[in-house]
Amino acid sequence: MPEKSPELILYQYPECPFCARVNRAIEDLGLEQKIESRNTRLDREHRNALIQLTGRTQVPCLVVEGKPMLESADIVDYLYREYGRGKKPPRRFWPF
Ligand SMILES: N[C@@H](CCC(=O)N[C@@H](CS)C(=O)NCC(=O)O)C(=O)O
Repeated sequence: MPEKSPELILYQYPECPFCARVNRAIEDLGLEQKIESRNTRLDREHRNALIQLTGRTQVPCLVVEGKPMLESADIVDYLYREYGRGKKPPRRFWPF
């Protein structure tokens, strides 16, 4: 039987400032165990999987139940909306 895909997958690499923004949200919300982080710079299979999903290599990309979400602002908004219990993203997430 195929292994069940995790509910939330984040394609990212830490050198990317937009990914850092999403990673700060994940830390702030304590979602580290809930989201499987896949580095597309270190792992060619992850990069290829991202291209299959989106047709591009842009990160960050959050996959929610198989559906890709691009754009760090949208991802941060989504995470706070779903998991923030009323918490808002701190302004320091938006340095640029
Ligand atoms: N507007 C996007 C910008 C994301 C972005 O530019 N990511 C860069 C890395 S820092 C990237 O993926 N570049 C490679 C590509 O676009 O294929 C966001 O806020 O998420």
